[in-house]
Amino acid sequence: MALAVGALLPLSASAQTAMKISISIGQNSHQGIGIDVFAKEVEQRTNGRIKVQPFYSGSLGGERESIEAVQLGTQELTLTSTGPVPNFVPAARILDIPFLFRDKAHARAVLDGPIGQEMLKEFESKGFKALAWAENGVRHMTNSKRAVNAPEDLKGLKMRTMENPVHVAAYKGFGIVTTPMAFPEVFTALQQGTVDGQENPLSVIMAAKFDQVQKHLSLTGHVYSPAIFLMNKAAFDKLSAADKQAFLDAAREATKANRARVDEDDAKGVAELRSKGMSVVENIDKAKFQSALSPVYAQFESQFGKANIERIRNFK
Ligand code: EAX
Repeated sequence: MALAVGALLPLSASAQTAMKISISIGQNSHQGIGIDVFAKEVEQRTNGRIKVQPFYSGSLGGERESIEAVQLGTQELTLTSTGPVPNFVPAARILDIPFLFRDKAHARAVLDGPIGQEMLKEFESKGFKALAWAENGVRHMTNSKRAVNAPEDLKGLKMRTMENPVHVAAYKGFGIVTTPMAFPEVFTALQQGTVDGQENPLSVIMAAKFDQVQKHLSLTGHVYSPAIFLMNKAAFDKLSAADKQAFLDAAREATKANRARVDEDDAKGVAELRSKGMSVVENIDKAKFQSALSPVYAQFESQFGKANIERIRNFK
């Protein structure tokens, strides 16, 4: 016994802990940069003791499956949009209300400020350590049928939505025929015509090459899509205080790189997608889209509390 323990000691002292982190889209993307920077930062900040292996393109499953795996602890980490998050942490629903944020700067300020930081704590009772908010981006609509200029143009379009109750309610409010679906299935569904369209940030549309299967893009900017670094809570709790801080700092650095890439993608996205053959409606009267949702907003106000929504809207 004593011999065995003695023999193991030098091994465990130099042992490396390996963890997994996943995203549902490809490596060459705002989320790919996010998890690559995260992995590099964790490794550096723990002097190579902890290695985080990135998995891309839904190779460990879609976002809902990855969140589930993190909750169960079969996978330590994931970077996910908030799409499927309300199924695990209902408090997060409020962040996916359409036209809640004026722009990315407003959203980032809310997420990095007291409202966002309080929300991160909501994840702890559900088995997660939420390390930091990151960003998926401002979502726009694409489809294969027609140019969308006004909300009326959306009526009857069959669109894939995220598995998010707030999105589904809002898009139904536009008259869209909603089909919730995990992201890894979307390209094929668009290609085969199972659905006419989908909505996502320019970053995702480019990374997933939706230009190959969608003709029309409208810059509806109808909702800001947060992303979040989630970790299995037990795995986080096991870390030393210094390593916990290393993970939190790594997530913060990763978010900087992720947001910078979103800004880059937004700056070049329209030109790039046009050059690939998409026809783009840039000037959208957003007020019309917003007023089309009045009945749905009333529903959201009673569900989430008008004061809570106003607190986010008015945050400066
Ligand atoms: O996180 O499911 C979605 O549309 C998400 O925006 C995408 O997977 C990127």
